[in-house]
Amino acid sequence: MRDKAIITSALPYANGEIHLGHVASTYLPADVTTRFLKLKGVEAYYVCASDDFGTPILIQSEKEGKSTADYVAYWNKRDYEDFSAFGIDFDYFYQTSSPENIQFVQDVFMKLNSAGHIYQKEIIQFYCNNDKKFLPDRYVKGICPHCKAEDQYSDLCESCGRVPEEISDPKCSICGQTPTKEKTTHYFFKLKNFSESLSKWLDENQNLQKDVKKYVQNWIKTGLVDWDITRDISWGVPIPLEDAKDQVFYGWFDNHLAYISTAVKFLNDKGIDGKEFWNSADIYHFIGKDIVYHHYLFLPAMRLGIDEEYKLPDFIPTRGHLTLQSKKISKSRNWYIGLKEFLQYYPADYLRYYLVAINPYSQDDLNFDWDDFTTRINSELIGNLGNFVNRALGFTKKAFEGTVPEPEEYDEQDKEAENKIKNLANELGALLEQNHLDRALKKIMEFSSFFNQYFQHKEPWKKGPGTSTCVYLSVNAARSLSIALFSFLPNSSEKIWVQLGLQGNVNKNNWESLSELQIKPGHKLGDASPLFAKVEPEDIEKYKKQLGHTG
Ligand code: B3M
Ligand code: ZN
Repeated sequence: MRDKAIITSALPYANGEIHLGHVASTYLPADVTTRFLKLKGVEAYYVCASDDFGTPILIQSEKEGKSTADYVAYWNKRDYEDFSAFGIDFDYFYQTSSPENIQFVQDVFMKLNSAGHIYQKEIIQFYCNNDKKFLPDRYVKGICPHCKAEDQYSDLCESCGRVPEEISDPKCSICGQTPTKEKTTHYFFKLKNFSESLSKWLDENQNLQKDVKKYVQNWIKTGLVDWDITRDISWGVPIPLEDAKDQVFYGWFDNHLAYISTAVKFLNDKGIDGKEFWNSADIYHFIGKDIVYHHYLFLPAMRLGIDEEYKLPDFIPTRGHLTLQSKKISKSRNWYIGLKEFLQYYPADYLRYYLVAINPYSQDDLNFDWDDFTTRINSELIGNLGNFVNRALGFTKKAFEGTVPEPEEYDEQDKEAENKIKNLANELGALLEQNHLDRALKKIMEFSSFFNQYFQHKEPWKKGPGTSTCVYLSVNAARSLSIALFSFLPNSSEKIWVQLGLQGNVNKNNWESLSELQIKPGHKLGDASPLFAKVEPEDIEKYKKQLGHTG
């Protein structure tokens, strides 16, 4: 672990609201990790941007009678607000259409061009005579030539994850007609040049997920295909060459470069040398599994192509997709839950808890299930965590007027309890460093459950011997929980902190301090009140109706 880190998560298209599927695989894991790294004392920055370019955005803005700039500005702001309400704490949220990114993309292109990684080729492009336009990417649907899956977009097969060279049985996705083919001249990026260097990088980087590496290596073995980076549309980063003045770059050429341009802009504005920082930091790109191809091949190849002027990522944590009640999320079929809407029903921490708890560090899909959500919140978050904290603090208030008593001599159970506190920082830290956020959260819940039982066994309400030790250790355990939970449940963590009567902010503590018994005898607690309210099945039924998810 380096003492600096830059964390990014896949850039949301400035084209619609953020839903639970987005945050589960990408933004939440990245946020939890950043908060943890900061507590560890790493100089960590979480940067993101809206992904502003591409045909869908152009078309939609036209439909709504807005300029593209206004349209993307609206979604940039709205997305940022929704993320913030969910406790996603970006250090900077910018735009791929920023002047800095446009400049950077054009510079990178020129460098790749002079290094011989770019060539021009006349190609035949699908053209719809009905809609009178070229049909790049999502504007053509057909059969994947690799895995034969039907109904796939021409720029990405959702079934096998590959980018087809040419989709079979093409249809215009606007009007459904079979497109004709027209000639146009495009720039290509010689991805083939990088087969060896990419393969070497994948082999050598031990931090990349093994299962993902394996199939990316397989793609390389079966042969990489050069990559068409030109689009015949008007909304995108202009290609900085005279003979391409009406063309723009493909969105996937410019968007991931915004990881760099955004970080560098943010750091430079802070008076830090952005480039130097980037190259001496751990670089994390959090993504969902549908964009592995782009992040494990295009992105590193482009950085290799400019002589690693900006270093390659150290970590590309890749997670599966969220399904909703075991069915694929689909905006067009209204089978999704908007983040903003969900947060009108339940506090952010409930959702953060649930989405981390069900989310392993793997590409397996995860499922949002209302019944499971209800059970987990009620039994785990409330029955275990909320119960312990409220019991420990409430009892101290009642029996000791909120003043932490002097501990007595420890018996075996007390020693075990003290050891739990002392080991927690290391045990949790190891899991978090390896990206096992779900296991770390589980460990926190086990810790809380241990203390619930410890409290129960000690029966402090009987005021027998050992009562004050039990209270002293339990209050300190609540403090450990407050710090340990900061990455996962920031609001609840702060609440516990305030109820403990502690000064300052939780996150100003270092990670290791969660394993110290810093609350001393004589310390006065704040006011105790329940941290959470129960999830009621009747409410869930009501919300499902509001979402139109009945039956
Ligand atoms: N805007 C969203 C997606 O395909 C896309 C990510 C860009 S990351 C550089 O999930
Ligand atoms: Zn396929």
